[in-house]
Amino acid sequence: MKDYRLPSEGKMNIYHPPSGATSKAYVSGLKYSNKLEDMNGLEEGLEFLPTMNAKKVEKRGPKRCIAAIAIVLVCLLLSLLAGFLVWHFRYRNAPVQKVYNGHLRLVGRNFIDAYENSNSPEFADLAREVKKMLINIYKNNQDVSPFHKETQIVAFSEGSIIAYYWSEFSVPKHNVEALDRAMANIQASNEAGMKQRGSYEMRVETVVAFPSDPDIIKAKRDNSCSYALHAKEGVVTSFTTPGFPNSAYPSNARCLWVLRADADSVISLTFTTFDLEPCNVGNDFVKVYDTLSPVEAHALVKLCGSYGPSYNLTFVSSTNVLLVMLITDATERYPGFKAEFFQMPKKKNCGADLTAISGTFSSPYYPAHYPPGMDCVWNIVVPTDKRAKVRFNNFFLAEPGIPLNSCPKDYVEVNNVKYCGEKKQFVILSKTNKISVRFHSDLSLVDSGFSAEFMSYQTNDPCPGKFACNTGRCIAKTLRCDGYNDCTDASDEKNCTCTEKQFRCRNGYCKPKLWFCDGMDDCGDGSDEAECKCPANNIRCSNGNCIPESKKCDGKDDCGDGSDEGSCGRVDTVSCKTYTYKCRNNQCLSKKNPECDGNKDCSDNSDEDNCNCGKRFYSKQSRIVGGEDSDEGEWPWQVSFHTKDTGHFCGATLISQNWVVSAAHCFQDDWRRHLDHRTITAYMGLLDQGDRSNSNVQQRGLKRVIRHPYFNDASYDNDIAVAELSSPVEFNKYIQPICLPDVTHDFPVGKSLWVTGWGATQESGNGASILQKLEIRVINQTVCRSLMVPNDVTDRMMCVGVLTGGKDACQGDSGGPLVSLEANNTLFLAGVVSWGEGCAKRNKPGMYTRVSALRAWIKEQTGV
Ligand code: 4AZ
Repeated sequence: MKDYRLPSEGKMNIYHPPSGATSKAYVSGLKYSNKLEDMNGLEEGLEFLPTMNAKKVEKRGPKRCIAAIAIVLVCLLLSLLAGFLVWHFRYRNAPVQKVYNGHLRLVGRNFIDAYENSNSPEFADLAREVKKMLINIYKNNQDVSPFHKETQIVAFSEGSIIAYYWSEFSVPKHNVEALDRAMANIQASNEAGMKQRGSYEMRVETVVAFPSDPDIIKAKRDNSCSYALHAKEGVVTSFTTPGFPNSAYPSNARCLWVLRADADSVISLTFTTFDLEPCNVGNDFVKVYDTLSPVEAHALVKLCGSYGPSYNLTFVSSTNVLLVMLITDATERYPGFKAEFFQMPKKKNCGADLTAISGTFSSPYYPAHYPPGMDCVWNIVVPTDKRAKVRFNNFFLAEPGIPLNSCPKDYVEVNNVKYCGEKKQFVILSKTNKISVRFHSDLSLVDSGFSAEFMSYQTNDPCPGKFACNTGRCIAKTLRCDGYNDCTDASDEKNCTCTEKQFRCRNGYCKPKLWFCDGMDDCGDGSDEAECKCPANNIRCSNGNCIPESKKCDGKDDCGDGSDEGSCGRVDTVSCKTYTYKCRNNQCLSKKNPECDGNKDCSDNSDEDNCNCGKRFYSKQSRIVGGEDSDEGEWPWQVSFHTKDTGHFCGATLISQNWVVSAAHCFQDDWRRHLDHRTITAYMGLLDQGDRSNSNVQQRGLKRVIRHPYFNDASYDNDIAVAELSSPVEFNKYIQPICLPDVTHDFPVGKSLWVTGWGATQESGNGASILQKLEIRVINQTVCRSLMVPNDVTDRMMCVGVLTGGKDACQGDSGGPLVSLEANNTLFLAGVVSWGEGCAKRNKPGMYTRVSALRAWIKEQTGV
């Protein structure tokens, strides 16, 4: 596989807020309702008028009427007043429970080990004193003091002493804002300083308070799983969720791990296994804090779902503490995580003065996630007769929802411009021989940072012998005006004169004529596809024909290839054609690719039969690390064929417990002699060729190999074979079969597919140790034929790649899978790696065996 792209035992007490907010203040409401009862009594008194005396009644009628109205009015008024008072005391002025977490920095006393243990008498003494100091600080603030209910000191760490606390307040609603403001600005007051026994004074230097992390106050949970761990010099300490790996973590739990290191050290924490409930399914998550208070403002990361072990899940603290918190809900339970941590000396400064012609530098601890609260400056100076430039090869400074134009949180600043987010390789030029790069990380949410190179260039010629892109990148002059965007900002494709073999797009770009009307928007403005032969009110079929728009989805195949009836949003039973999906009951459907899409489209449901395939347990989460290495379990159908002599020689794909699909040419040697299948070993569940004894790997011999009878070893037509394993493999998270596409299954031009393998990472190069993955696109068959020797491309082949070059399968990938992610998150085997003209050459796509075309043969041979 080749991707030539440029590097594009102190328990921690956490406060449980009371669930209901009842208070004595409610009682005052009742008082007023008693008054209402009194009034009812008054009204009842009216009923005792002597109704027998009609005259009297008549005479006194108007007076009585007025009195009655007056009484009703008074009653109404009183009830209104009572209602208002009830609302005022019960709702408007009802007290709210507020909890703040924070820490205080104390000076004037040294940290001792006993302070790490919340059960020690020393802890209790200091906690008592600190609590008094904090309450003294509150006392000086009228927006805080009257509402304070309770404070607890929960932990201490070095520096000189940092005390972590929570405070609870009961505050009327209309005072909440003032309390929030006051707590955000809470200041240590001198009066909080306390004379200690004897000669010296312990003083509060700073106090910070944050509202409790909303993630932890949502629900009451069992928090019996709390642990305190201290790193040992030169030793890696590991910890796991309770029960891991034999049983699932507890439900409705809040587990905490307090991680500590020696003073002047920082902690490196890595999750080596991480398998929680998927993020979109439940509410289980892990949060890591760069402090011992679980406050959002110091959260480094929030993780859920599962990650393969090759993800970069390493985090570095800014001081000698970290807090790891696991929150779980009532539903589904998963294995959990295993993590390890160790201490490292705290770097005194990051950044450097760099004086050389060229060199490299990177964000602190790269590729681990950088610590929060960093400010580093690299002052780069190249020889005076040259100018300086910096190229960022990897750049990950992303936080969700952060505006990329202002970069208010983490950023890199060069030439007074701030850069943040996730970026492909980019270059920044200086107009002098100096350039300085500043890196800033704020106090929360970290990413994996950047790696960069600095270089010098000639003032008058930034790219000797090459074309200088506006991005600062240097590319070969031959790449200018060739229709491909090599500069990434397309500056190599601007102001071009189109050659004979090119056409001009409406937006001015020149593109190869053979891309005209190929079903892909190559111009970027659609102009190469807009003016294709079809007249007005016509649509283009996948086969290039034009039909009137009114004929789309009319139940008839007007195109001749069925593409006008493919995606009509309904499933009709239609007359069977070569391109219509046939159910087991012989009914044919108008719907394209109905198999295993989660909808029962056939009346006999046969399109959803045999769909225990194409699913993976480890799919990519949000990006954690760039690169093209696969993750364990990401491609659970990938097989590696080995012989004793050659080691890995070909890939294959698991289609059932007993059968794999590969390329016919894999079973012949360089002299086209058949390989003896008894010499071949198949490895399933493998990620790293150097780690074949890994417990996830299952190894089998081959019982037999069946090559396609029409395989042509000159043209590689019908380049397919199936092999039966010596005994069935066991399916698990790392070993799963792929789905096979029906003969009618369409992988349209432009669709992106994934090819995987341990093949060479460059033409004539060495194979990869870690399974590589590469995203490539289906290329129009006609375009492909015009790029290759036309007769070489048969209907049993599909062309897939990137015509710009640089991305391709290569030697050693042969026989391996080309897969497509389809509806219902199901993956299908679209192709088998077959051949190509070299690897990753421009305009020379990779050639794959079209599996749908050979589907019937696979079924005949294997029953799958
Ligand atoms: C091979 O020799 C091979 N570029 C596989 C794929 C390609 C080239 C060669 C496609 O196994």
